[in-house]
Parts: sequence; C-alpha cells; structure tokens
Amino acid sequence: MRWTPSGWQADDSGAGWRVPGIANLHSHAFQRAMAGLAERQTNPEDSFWTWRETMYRFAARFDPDTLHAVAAQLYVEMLEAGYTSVCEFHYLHHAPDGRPYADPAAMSQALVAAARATGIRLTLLPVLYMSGGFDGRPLGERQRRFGHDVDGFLALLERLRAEQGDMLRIGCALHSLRAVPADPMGDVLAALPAQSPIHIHIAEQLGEVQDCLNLRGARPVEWLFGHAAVDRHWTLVHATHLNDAEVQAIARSVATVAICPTTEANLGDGLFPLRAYLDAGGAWGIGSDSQISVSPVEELRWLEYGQRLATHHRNIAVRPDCDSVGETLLHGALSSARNATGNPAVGDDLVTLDAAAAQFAGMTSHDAVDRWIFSGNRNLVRDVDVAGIKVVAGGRHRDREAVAADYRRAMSKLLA
Ligand code: NGQ
Ligand code: ZN
Repeated sequence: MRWTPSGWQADDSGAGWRVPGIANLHSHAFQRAMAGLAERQTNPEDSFWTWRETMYRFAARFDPDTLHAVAAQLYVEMLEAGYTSVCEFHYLHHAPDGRPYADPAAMSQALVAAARATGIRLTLLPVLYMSGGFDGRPLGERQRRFGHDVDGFLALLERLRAEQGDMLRIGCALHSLRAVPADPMGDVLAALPAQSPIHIHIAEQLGEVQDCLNLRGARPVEWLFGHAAVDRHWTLVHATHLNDAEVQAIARSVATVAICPTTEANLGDGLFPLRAYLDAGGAWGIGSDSQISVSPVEELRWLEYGQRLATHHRNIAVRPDCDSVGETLLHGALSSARNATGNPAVGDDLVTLDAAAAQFAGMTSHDAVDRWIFSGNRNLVRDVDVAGIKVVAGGRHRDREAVAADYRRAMSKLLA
C-alpha cells in the first residue's frame, strides 16, 4: 500500500494488491453468539433498551470456556475480513451471581487466549461498571457480573499489564457516564499510566442525552470535556448525538470517535454527523461492536450510505485533497489506529486482496480501494499477515475448522 496525495491506494507489489490491516476499535466478543437472535418483535415499542434486556439474558450464560470459544470464532472471522487488531470492550468480569471467579481475571484471560490462538492483535479494555443509571442506582441483578470497586478494578488492570507486548495492549474503558459516577471516574483516570488508551460509550441514544442533561446539567460529551482531560488517548464510542460545539471539541482534542455503523443501524441509534466532523478535521475509526456484521467493508460502506440516505446526495466522505470515497474512508480508519489501540505496531500488518476476483477486472491503483469497498458482497480478502505471520491464506484462517467446531460445541451449551 502507499500513501499518495490523494489518499491510501492499494498497490500491486508483485505479491498482490495490498492494503494495511484494519483496526477494529470496538468489540463485545460475547455478542457474536447472539447475532441474529434479537430480530423478532417482542413489543411494538422495541428499541435499544428492549434489545439490552435480551443481551443481558444472553450475557448471563457465559463462562470462561464458552467465552473463549465464541471469541476465537469471532477473531477468525475478523482476520478473514481484514481486521488485524481488535479493541475488546470487556465487562463480563465475574460469575453470573456477581462473585469474582477464583482467578478474578479468568474472563479477561479467556479473551487473551482466544486472540493469541488466532493471531489477532488485541487491545484489551477491561471496563469499569459501577452503577445502573445516571442517578447512581445500584447494579441490577443481571449487571452484577459487570461490577467492580475502584481498587478491585485497578488491581485487575495492573495484573493484566504484566503480560503486555506487541500482540497485547492493556487499556481501560469506562462503560458509559450512566455506569460510572463522577468521583470514581476521576480516581481511575488519575491512576492510569500516561499512555493508556481510554475508551467510553457516549451519547449513543437520545434518552441518554436527556438523562444526562436532567441529572448532570450538561449533554454527555459536553459533561465529559468539562470533567476529564480528553486527548488523543481517548476513544469515544458512538458519539452519535452531538451538537456543533461538541463536534468541534472532539475534533480539537484529537480523540478518536469509534463509529459502528451496522450496530448503530441495528439498534436504531441514529446517524453520526460525519460531514460536520470531517470538516472539523476529527479523527475516527470503525468497530464491529455487537457483531451483527464482521466486515470492515460493510462498516465503511454503510458509514457513507447512511449519509447519502439522510442528505439525498452522493460521495459525501471526501476531502479537499482526495475525491475518492473509499480512499478517504480507508485513510480515516487507518489514521486513528495507533492512538485508539495504543499499539504502535498496528500499522505493520498487511491484507492482500484477491486480484483475480471478477470485481477487480481491469483494476488500477486509481480505483482499487473504491472497488474493494463499494462492489459486491464477496469477501475479497485473500491473505492476511499479522506481525509477519500469515494467519489467512486463500481466504481461510489456518485454524478455521477447529475453531468452528469448538464454537458449535459452545453454542449448543449456550442455547441449551
Ligand atoms: C454494551 N452496546 O455494553 O454492550 C452496549 C449496550 C449499554 C451498545 N451500546 C449496553 N451498542 O449501553 O448499556
Ligand atoms: Zn459497545
């Protein structure tokens, strides 16, 4: 791949048409097991909040073994789709009754082991989750397995940090302003190492913006900027509902917004103000979040299509120096990867596209990226090399069958 004045271009290196590996900035691995299982209407008023009840019921069934099997399947799918690193926003910490496992890091270790086995780079973001709403109410019965006090949470981070390397970074996540009261937020932020990535869900639903206004006297992003030194180490997940001052504040801070277009569509969140944010020079990347799609192509495509549907225009995500939508999108997703993952090595990975595919007939460097992102539904990823190791060849992960067999066993347990 190479950077030209007009953006990232795929480039025929002799070994094939290559683009850099994509960073997946937001994943809840366990939700892979419920993809497609929350699509029946339970109530004409179905919403994000009713989906969340289904998700909690599902979350209650996991143990470290089933989490490992589901995460491994998911990471194989991510690698085959061209994601070479993943930020895992992990809050399924304890046993279903809320008691820590004998090893309090058992669920974190299941994710670390799944990433190691499959060869994807992992930024593990253990999540601080303390309250059931902006009013500080205690965790509900189904949220108990997510909870920590500040000391227990910092001990978990410390213990996991001992294992860091090029393939594993440990960051920190605050579940949301709903789930983290102001004082513990300050205590945890003050205790983090200077370079730690910090991720937070924010302003995803209008109800959440309204509750924040009512109980904290400010909109969520506005409140966060008033109470934390948000900088390039921060990733704001979703940030769907922003006013212009908030768009400008995020862009100025150089924080990354993790946009998750397919999940945001699936959950009825709303549309991120992409054009205004690009005009402000804001940094952003993509996430597969609830795993109803595991494809950087689909995330990038729908990021653009959402804007087209809302504005009745075409070719919206472009820059003054790049008129290709695909190249602008690819460039955006790549530029934030180091800050958001906290891993300086993420830019080194390579995805080789299948130049023999019919969608690429007559391809040149001028149109390769747009063809990849905007033509057809076949996965055009052929080979994937992470940290110099070929983990996908001819479109197949080296352990695809064995991992899928484990996943089927885990699914029969989870669905029993
Ligand atoms: C999550 N997912 O933590 O999995 C959330 C839902 C919540 C998304 N926001 C739960 N997409 O926000 O309370
Ligand atoms: Zn999320």
